Formats: sequence, C-alpha cells, structure tokens
Amino acid sequence: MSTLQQIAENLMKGKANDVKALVEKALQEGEAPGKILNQGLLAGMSVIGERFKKNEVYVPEVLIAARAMKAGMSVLQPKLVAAGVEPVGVAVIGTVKGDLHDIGKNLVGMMLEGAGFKVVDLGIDCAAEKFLQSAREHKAAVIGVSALLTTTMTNMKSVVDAVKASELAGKVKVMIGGAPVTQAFCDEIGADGYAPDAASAADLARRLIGR
Ligand code: B1M
Repeated sequence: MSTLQQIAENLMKGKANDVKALVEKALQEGEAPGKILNQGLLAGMSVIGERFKKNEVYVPEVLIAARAMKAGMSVLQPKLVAAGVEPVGVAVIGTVKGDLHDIGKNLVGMMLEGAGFKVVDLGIDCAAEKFLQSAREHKAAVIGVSALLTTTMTNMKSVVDAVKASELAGKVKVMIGGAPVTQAFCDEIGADGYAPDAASAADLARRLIGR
C-alpha cells in the first residue's frame, strides 16, 4: 500500500498520530503537498463522509476521523501555503440567532474542511449581520447556517434576505441545514441549498460554487 493510501486508511480509523507521521513520511518521499492533501487526507475523509451518509458510521467516528485530519493538516498546512495551493473557497458557518446547538454545525465545518474549504466558524447565536460582515471580510463563497429549533429556524430567512439585499447577492451562496430544516423550508425562504447531513453539506457547498 502506498504512503498516500496508508494516510487515507489511518485517517478513516482515526489514528491521528499515525496520520501525522505518514504525512511527514510522504513529504520526505517527495510527494507534492497538494497530492498528499487530495489523495491522502481528503480521500479518507470523503469515504468517511459517504459512510456517514449511509449510516455505516456515526458521529463519534466522524469526530475522530476529523481529529486525525487536523493532525495531518498541522504538518501539511504550511507546505500547502508555501506551494501556493489555494482552498476551493471560504465557507462562513454558524448557528442561527437564538440557537445554542453546535454539534451538527461543527460536523459540517469538519466536512467542509475535508472537502477543501477554508472554514470560518462564527459559533452560535449568530445574527444575520454577523454572517454578512464575516462573508465580506473573508471573501466567502458560501454561508452555511444551522438551526436545531423550530423556533429559531425562521431566523434563517433574515440571513437569506440580508444577503439578497446586499452587494453579495448572487456572489455568496447561502446553504441551510439542521434537524427541523427541510428542502421545502429552503425553497420557502429562498436559500440556495439545503443539506440533510454534514457530508451532504460538503457536497452541496462544492456544487454551489461549481467545484
Ligand atoms: Co436541545 N433541543 N434544546 N440542547 N437538543 C433538541 C434540538 C430537541 C429536538 C430535543 C427534544 O425536545 N426532543 C428540542 C427541539 C424541539 C424543536 O424545536 N422542535 C430541543 C430543545 C427544546 C432545547 C431547549 C429549548 C431546551 C430547554 O432549554 N427547554 C434548549 C434551547 C437552547 C437554545 O438553543 N436557545 C436546548 C438546549 C440544548 C443543550 C444546550 C442542552 C444541548 C446543545 C449542546 C450543543 O449543541 N453544544 C442540546 C442538545 C444536545 C439537543 C439534542 C439532544 C441533540 C442535538 C445534537 O447535537 N444532535 C436534540 C435532540 C435530538 O436531536 N435528538 C435537542 C447531533 C447532531 C450531530 O445532529 O445537530 O441534527 P444535528 O446535525 C446534523 C444535521 O441536522 C445536519 O448535519 C448534522 C450531522 O449530520 N446539519 C446541517 C446541522 N446543521 C447543518 C447545517 C447545514 C447542513 C446540515 O448547512 C449549513
């Protein structure tokens, strides 16, 4: 098995220390940082994402895989920057105003990173203006809004409306998700996309920006 395949395999098993050591080994073997990212780390994370969608693995497995991904990235990130490898885009994510749930949103952030995005996480209880300001500041391609309560999901419309009323209209895509959110609700408030789970959110974000 090649070092890159070993990186993917160990990432799927959540072996953070091994992933870190294997990324170092791959660099010593002369592999390009972009190739290590795509064929090692992202390849492993994408398998985890697919298995998560099919309920073959659950939240804990995703969290430990994401931790292994972060361990590998800690070695790789400076090399990627030096090699001029750009993220596919910036995604600003947060939980909507009035809502304090963040476990699902954090998973979405990890999957987005796993799909090659730079993620700016605004945390919980985020008003529309906060999403907008951050999207401007970081030149975001995507805003991702999470809601877990039927009483707060309605606040997602404020984010969609604020983007539409701003100079970011048409440039920044708004995607939404969370347990009570549905495609019908997404259509009703005019968001650009809805994803039912974290792995689908990463696929959706790439689709929304044409990657
Ligand atoms: Co809360 N809570 N909670 N809670 N809580 C729920 C959501 C609830 C369904 C429990 C219940 O009654 N059965 C209920 C909501 C009812 C409703 O509105 N219909 C509820 C309630 C009522 C409340 C309080 C009002 C309770 C109270 O105080 N009386 C209160 C509200 C506080 C507030 O937000 N203002 C509250 C508080 C809390 C805690 C703080 C104690 C804690 C949150 C801790 C934290 O997040 N750091 C908590 C928890 C843990 C839950 C449950 C048990 C678990 C939520 C969770 O993390 N799920 C939840 C019951 C349940 O869901 N079984 C419940 C795991 C997570 C991985 O799933 O977040 O759905 P989820 O994310 C998924 C997808 O939805 C999707 O991807 C994720 C991974 O696949 N997804 C996205 C999420 N965001 C996305 C964004 C995307 C795309 C996909 O694009 C941007």
